[in-house]
Amino acid sequence: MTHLNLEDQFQAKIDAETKIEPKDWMPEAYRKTLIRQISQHAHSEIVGMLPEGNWITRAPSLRRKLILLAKVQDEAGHGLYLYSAAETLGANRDELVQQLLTGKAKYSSIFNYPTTSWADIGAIGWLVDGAAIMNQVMLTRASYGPYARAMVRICKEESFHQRQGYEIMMTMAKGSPAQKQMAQDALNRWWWPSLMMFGPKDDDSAHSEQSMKWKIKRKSNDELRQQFVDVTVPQAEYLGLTIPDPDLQWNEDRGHYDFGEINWEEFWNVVKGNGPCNRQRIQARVKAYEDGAWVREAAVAYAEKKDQRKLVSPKAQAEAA
Ligand code: BYC
Repeated sequence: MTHLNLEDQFQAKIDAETKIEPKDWMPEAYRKTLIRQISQHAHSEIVGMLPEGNWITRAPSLRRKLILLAKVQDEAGHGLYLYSAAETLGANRDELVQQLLTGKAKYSSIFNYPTTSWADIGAIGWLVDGAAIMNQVMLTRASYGPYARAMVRICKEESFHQRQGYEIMMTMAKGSPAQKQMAQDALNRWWWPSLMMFGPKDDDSAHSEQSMKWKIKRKSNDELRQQFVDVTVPQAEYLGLTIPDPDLQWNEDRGHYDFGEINWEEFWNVVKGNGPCNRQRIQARVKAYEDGAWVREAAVAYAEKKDQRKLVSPKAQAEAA
């Protein structure tokens, strides 16, 4: 069977909506694309714990603290499922983590912005988790089985995250004038970076065409961004808050909201490592990795000890005699 045949058969499977599983034949470029996207996604979940983790000790009540702790722990869990999904493609987890720690790997631009007030925790849940769900619901139908299945659970948890964020925004927006102002300020700072989460414009998106053909992506960056704006504008109206975009308006003909131009220079600057918190985020991950060295060493020592015991078990000794 020629190589071309294998590729044709692979594409036919994708076209017939058959999931690709770890041991199935796949083009190397498909494997590489998935490892790239899934590992970037895993890193985003892990780095994404940092801006919110910043507020755990300062949550305004015990209830808020418990909820935030649970949410941040969920993000760690998402990172772990995703690293496992990348491993099913033959990726080495240690290598992926090293790529993050050395600044070689990308992760979502959004997590390079600071969380300066409690209202930011509301805005992140509402907007950042909201944008993440919009993108990830499509990924539950991705052609690669382990990725698609991980997304199902992740989406359920993200939808709880989105609601907790919106509930914080609702409490603040209906609170004192100072609280409402904090909520508005958080919306002003998080709106545009949230729209950037969907990636470059379709015309500038290097991977979209091939990823759509392989059904890794089912909707384009611009389609998802538009969908996000359309559902979020009425939510802001309900809160009595103003989206910081003078060009935002309903377009009757298109049946969608028109919105202003994203600052792409800012986007690429953050993606290339020069956002407000990029260095701080990587430093925090490096410190966590170094501080956790003893846990990894202890786990390896324990596994070795267990293996040794197996070697000298009574059964093994009897067999040896
Ligand atoms: N930030 O060709 P394109 C969460 C890169 S975390 C940084 O359109 P693609 C949460 C892109 O990687 C959930 N880089 O790429 C956690 C590519 O660079 P490379 C995060 C970006 O892959 C904690 C280049 O730009 N979600 O929910 O077809 C607390 C060209 O882009 C960004 C995911 O990770 C960006 N925003 O499409 C709270 C979803 N955008 O690799 C919440 C999974 C683009 O060629 N990922 N780039 O060097 C995806 O769905 C896709 O990778 C994207 C981009 C839609 C993001």
